[in-house]
Amino acid sequence: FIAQPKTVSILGVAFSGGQAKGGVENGPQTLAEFGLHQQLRDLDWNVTVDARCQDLTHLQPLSDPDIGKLKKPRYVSAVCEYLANVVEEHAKRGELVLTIGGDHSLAMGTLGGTTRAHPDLCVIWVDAHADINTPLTTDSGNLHGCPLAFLLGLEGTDLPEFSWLSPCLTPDRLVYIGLRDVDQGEKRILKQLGIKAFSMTEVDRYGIGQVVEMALDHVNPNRDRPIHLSYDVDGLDPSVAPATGTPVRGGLTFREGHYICERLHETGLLCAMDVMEVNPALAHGDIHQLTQTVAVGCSLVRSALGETLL
Ligand code: 6HN
Ligand code: MN
Ligand code: MN
Ligand code: MN
Repeated sequence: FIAQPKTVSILGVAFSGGQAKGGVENGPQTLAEFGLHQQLRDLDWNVTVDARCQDLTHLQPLSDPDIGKLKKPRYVSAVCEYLANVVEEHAKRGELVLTIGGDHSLAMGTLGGTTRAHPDLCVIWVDAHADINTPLTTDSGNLHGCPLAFLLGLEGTDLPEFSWLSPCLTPDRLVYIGLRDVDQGEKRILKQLGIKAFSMTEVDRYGIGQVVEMALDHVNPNRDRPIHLSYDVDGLDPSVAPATGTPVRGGLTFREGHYICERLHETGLLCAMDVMEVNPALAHGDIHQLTQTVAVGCSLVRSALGETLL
């Protein structure tokens, strides 16, 4: 692993099968149209665009009945398996892998891939939600609420339909920032496994600066592990990123959201970033809400890739 790679591979993944709201599959295209690729070139990055995940509809099985409560399990699994192979390829070349979603079930693919290249990596998960429901605890059955349970190999995730994905993450290498809508079953899992989480309460108490240091101290005490940043834009307050499927009030401010990215760039350890859950259709025809959300998606990436204020 070469710290701070000079090449970024951009994978836009048009996928919405991990939840019920249409439109999130158009997230990648919208960020691209807003100029994301050129913005990164302007930051002196070599930009490789990998178009292989732009249309994965051919992976949708003809029949995909629920497994227990889980919805579209075979489609989600097939897309994530494909994505994991693409991500692995880029990560093994030492590139920084930037995945634009699409819904957050895709993290099974991104982390499934990056952990093959960097088995010792740690994950910083920015989100309003914990996304750690198991097939047994999920209420909605939406797989975008479950990726971390599958990556950790929790109870009930050992399904033949997901046999390609073996547990590739340990609870000590995962930390959350921004949580504020965690299901009862998820709260139990976080406690049981001792997973470190900085909810909005901790952001209020300590400030984002200290929270990020504490998060890094927990998952990366010697500052030697590659970092995979998985960023759900609903971690931001809905006033900052309104066009998303499961908005929750009381989220990160514009600056708090960007500070996380700036600080992680500074470590020189970032190996991958996901930007998930931008849903242009949920701007409700309000051009301001749309532009705001897409612009913030792009600026989060720029901050993580080294844009500074001075
Ligand atoms: N996301 N905990 C809820 C569920 O359906 O399991 C919400 C999940 C949201 C997932 O925003 O990526
Ligand atoms: Mn979320
Ligand atoms: Mn819920
Ligand atoms: Mn999420």
